[in-house]
Amino acid sequence: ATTFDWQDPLSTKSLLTEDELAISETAERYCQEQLRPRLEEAYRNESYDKTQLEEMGQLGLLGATIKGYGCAGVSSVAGGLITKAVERVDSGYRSGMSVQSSLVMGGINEFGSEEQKQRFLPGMAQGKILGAFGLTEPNHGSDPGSLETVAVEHPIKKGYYNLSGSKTWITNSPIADVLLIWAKVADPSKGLAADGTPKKVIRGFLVERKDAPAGTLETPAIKNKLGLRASITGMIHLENCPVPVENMFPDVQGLRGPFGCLNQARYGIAMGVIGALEDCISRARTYALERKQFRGNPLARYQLIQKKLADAATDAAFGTLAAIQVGRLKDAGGDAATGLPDMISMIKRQNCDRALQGARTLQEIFGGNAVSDEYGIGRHVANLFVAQTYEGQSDIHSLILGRAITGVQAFA
Ligand code: TGC
Ligand code: FAD
Repeated sequence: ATTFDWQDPLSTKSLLTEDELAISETAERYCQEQLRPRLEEAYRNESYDKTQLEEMGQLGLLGATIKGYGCAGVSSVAGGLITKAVERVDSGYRSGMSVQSSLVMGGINEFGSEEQKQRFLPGMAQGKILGAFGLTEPNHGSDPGSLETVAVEHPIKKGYYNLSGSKTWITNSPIADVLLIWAKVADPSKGLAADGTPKKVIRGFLVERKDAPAGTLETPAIKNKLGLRASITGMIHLENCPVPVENMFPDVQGLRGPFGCLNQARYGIAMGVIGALEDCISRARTYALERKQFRGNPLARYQLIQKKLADAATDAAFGTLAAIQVGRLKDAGGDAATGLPDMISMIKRQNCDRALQGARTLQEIFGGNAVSDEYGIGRHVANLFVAQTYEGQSDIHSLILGRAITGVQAFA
């Protein structure tokens, strides 16, 4: 391209395949035409219309990177472009989709038995079976290795575990049909803990709401959030909830399980938050061109305003390029993908931090109008704080990167 395109300054589109461009266009059109009109009321009223997941399913946007089982089987970059399109509208809508697509469908695809894949993935791809991912607990967020939820063999029913414990801040929990719960199970082969009981390992369980006896599973919504109001978030309380062993991931043990799911979702966030930042740039640019101060000059004429737009547009373009590169390495696999989780930490942290900072600075351009929800900018700022916090708060990703750089671990 010979002319500068402020919406894609480094021509990242030129790096995309025809398929990726087509998927991105489909997703962007759906999001702008169908999702955006519903957003304002949903955000004001903290309501989440779950039919949007069925609509996304019809367009092949759920679990899109999974091959088979009714999923589209697209590249990681294409999957990222879908999250970018959704988050351009709202991070909360992207959240609802990410949990379904990356954390639960992705987890089942990576760690589930063949029977579990057949049973859950096709319905989830259509948005007819909804998922939630339960890792965080009231006392353990950044440090999920210390989680307290347990699964013990059922005292009477052979082939069943009883799950007990609490999860909090769980996207989609109040509406989910299947809840992927990470719990500790005694494993005598690992020896004894300090208290003389068998050591425990973390395992993943697919808890189906329809099979939970009354009083064993509750998923109350968390209301009055200050951000991500267009998504639905809740707790999960389990009290001796019986789950058949067929619903446990057969092989994966330890934190490799949940983190394996998080790699895919963190990648989606890294690309997604740039969609939100680009929406802020577009809104701020329009406002700066229209709003006049001092002798009838548009704000856009002033250098300080231009610098804010230049900084944000640079961060958005660099963030997209970095995410495309990591997506390509992810799909190439093998040697190219050595260190992939740390690369994903790098782009998740950087893009979330820059998107939040950029949105916050662009918010200033709106003056007092930034306080009105009509301008959308304050909503993105509130949402992007959450994106910077979940799936590993930015400082936690700093420590992951610090460990990768120095070989010395700093969290504990
Ligand atoms: P550490 O010793 O680092 O690792 C334990 C085991 O896990 C393996 N592992 C990974 N495997 C695959 N991918 C990764 N990214 C991995 N990171 C670690 C590791 O190899 C080891 O395996 P093994 O077999 O040797 O046991 O464990 P640690 O306890 O020291 O971990 C520290 C730290 C900071 C890395 C980790 O706890 C962390 O990332 N904390 C952040 C927690 C987090 O991200 N929670 C997310 C909850 S889900 C969510 O927020 C969804 S929001 C969704 C939405 O709405 O969009
Ligand atoms: P804490 O772990 O208490 O951390 C508080 C602060 O201390 C952070 O700034 C952190 O960086 C810092 N900190 C912690 N340890 C260290 C250290 N060693 N060194 C330096 N600084 C440190 N979880 C799920 O499992 N599933 C979901 O679907 C899900 N959805 C969410 C949706 C929303 C709207 C929100 C807000 C959260 C969601 N979460 C979900 C939870 C999210 O992953 C956690 O909030 C996040 O991991 C941080 O944990 P915490 O809130 O307990 O903070």
